[in-house]
Parts: sequence; structure tokens; C-alpha cells
Amino acid sequence: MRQAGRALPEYRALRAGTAMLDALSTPDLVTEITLQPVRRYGVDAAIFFSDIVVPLRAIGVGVDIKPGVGPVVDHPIRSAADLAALRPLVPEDVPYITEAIANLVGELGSTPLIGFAGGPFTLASYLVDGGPSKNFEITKALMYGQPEMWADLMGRLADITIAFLQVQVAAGASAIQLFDSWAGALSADDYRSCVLPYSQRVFSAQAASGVPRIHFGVNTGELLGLMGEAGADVVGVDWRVPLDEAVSRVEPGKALQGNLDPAILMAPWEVVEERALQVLDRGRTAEGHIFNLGHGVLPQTDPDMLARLTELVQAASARPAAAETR
Ligand code: 1CP
Repeated sequence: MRQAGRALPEYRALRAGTAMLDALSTPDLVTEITLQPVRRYGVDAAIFFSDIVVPLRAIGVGVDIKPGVGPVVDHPIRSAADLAALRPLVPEDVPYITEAIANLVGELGSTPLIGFAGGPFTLASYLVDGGPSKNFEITKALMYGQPEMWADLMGRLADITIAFLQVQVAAGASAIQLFDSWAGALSADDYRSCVLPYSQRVFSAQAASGVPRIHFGVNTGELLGLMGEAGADVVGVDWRVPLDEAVSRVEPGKALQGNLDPAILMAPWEVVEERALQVLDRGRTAEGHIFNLGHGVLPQTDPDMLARLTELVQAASARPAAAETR
């Protein structure tokens, strides 16, 4: 549940007076904030408290996370000369990540820690458009209009991402997730030719580590097969495609993750319960299923709703499916 921490009063208290990017480079804060939702809800895994722009800032890209907005880049990449700013990342650039993960692995005991990075299209969209975007028009203009520069940009981002994930796995992360959140803005053909090769490079570089690899994007119903082909072990599904349908779109041998609509948590509990059980039922048609929301927790979500949901899912998944007991 990405940003599960954001809905918590204890998160807001700890973050008060500290800028987001400063918090993300302070190991004690990262450790505590990562643990907050694990302690409160007893979820089965922790998601590392970081952000997809952390490796970019670590190599010197001028980027800030503005409250209520998201990542904003000082000098968006628009020319071949701008690309020089994207140098490779080395572990010495992110000592606070290594320290925070090492602390967390000690604190979490048997609860796994999911490390993560931004996918190449999503990182490119912030770097080129300069911040959150609706239509990604500047990014797409570059992708369609300057294919060589696009290839250079995506190659550099893939290598930065590979190095950043390797740091997390070396420090003890037990799974990794690639968030190519905005890849759903592309057609399947464009995704295949302009993004897939780079995501494939990222996943194949992590294959030897043996940790489970998860691939996620929003609005990616038409891309689920390709996102599986990128090489992940688990394909994340938002709420738009039911899991039993997603099964038929993804090649055999993959597990699915998802996919309760985060907005359902605003409805009365009876509705949440019914929909969550439906997700679990449909998930049983997959070769493996990790229950999750279809996207991040909305900030106005009542923490008690998340507590009840976690309890429900843990109890229901501990029971064998009805079909199996027959
Ligand atoms: O629960 C957690 O704290 C998990 C840590 C986490 C993760 C996995 C954060 C902290 N960010 C992310 C990934 C991330 N960041 C993604 C991929 C996942 C997704 O699709 O949501 C993306 C696209 C971002 C970029 C980003 N950072 C945005 C989105 C902006 C846009 O374009 O719409 C925002 C709002 C941020 C800031 C941010 N990152 C994380 C938090 C808790 C916040 C909010 C800051 C705050 O209010 O305190």
C-alpha cells in the first residue's frame, strides 16, 4: 500500500517541519516512517519510505518534492547537452539508503522489506515535462521527435535504476518493485518500442539477485502482457481490470498484485468488505496473488478502515478457498 503512512497522524507528526527530500535522506526518519504502518496494521510486508526521484537528486539533478504537488525539476531536460547531467549512480551517492535499509532489516525481523525505483518512462516524464503532467506532451514530443536522444535518456535512466535497486538489494531489501506509474499513457506499440527494452534491461539485471521483482503502472490494462514480458515475477494491476481478466492478459508463470480501488475505502465498511473479498476470489484464478490496493492510499483515508481491511484480508487468505475445500 504505497503511501499508507501518509494517512497516519504519527506520520504527519514526525514529518512536521522537515522537507520531504530531507526526510528521505535521514536514515532514522526513514526507518521510523517505514515501520509506522507495519506496527499499526501488521501488514505482511513493508514498503521502503523513499521516492522515485531520490536517485536523481543523488546524482545532482535539481529536483524538489513540493507539498501537494509532487516532484518538480529546476532545469527540465530538453537538449542533448542537458542529458550530461544524468551521470551513472554509484553506491557512495546514497549512503543513507544503505544505512536505512540495514537498520530496517534488523527492526523488521521476518517481515519483508520491498525496495523500489521509478520506471524509465515515469522518471523521464518528470525530467522532461519538469513536474507532474496530465498529457506528457513534452516528454512524448521528445520520444516521437528525437528517437536517438530518447534512447540515450532511457538508457541512462535504466542504468541509474539498476544501480539504485542493486544498492537496496545489497543492503537487504527482500523484493523490489518498479513503479512505471505513468506508462499507461502510451499505446502498446509505443510502449513496446520506446519503453519495454529499458524495463527489460532493469529486470534482467536484477535476475541474478533472486529477489522477487514486481512491475506496476496505472491505467495499464492494455499493457499488462508487455509489462509481464519486461521480466517481472509479479505484475501489478490497477482497479480497472478485474484480476480474473488480467490473468488472461499476462503470460503464464506470473503472479498478480492488486487491485482494490483506493477510493472504495471512502465507502461504508460493508462495501469495502464485499469488494475486498471479490478481489481475493478473482485473485485465486492467478498463479499467485498479492492483495493490494490498485494505487496508493488516498491521504484522506480513515486509518481504521485500513486496519479492518488488513485484518479481513489476512483472515480470508489464511482460510482455504471455498473451491479447494470441496
Ligand atoms: O507509503 C510510502 O510512503 C511509500 C513510499 C513512496 C513510494 C513507493 C513514496 C513516498 N513515493 C513512492 C513512489 C512514487 N513517487 C511514485 C510511484 C508510485 C505511484 O504511482 O504512486 C510516483 C509517481 C512518485 C512521484 C510523487 N512523489 C508524487 C506523484 C506526483 C504526480 O505526478 O501526481 C507525489 C505526490 C510524491 C510525493 C510523495 N512521495 C511519497 C510520499 C509519502 C509523498 C507525499 C509527500 C507528503 O505528503 O508527505
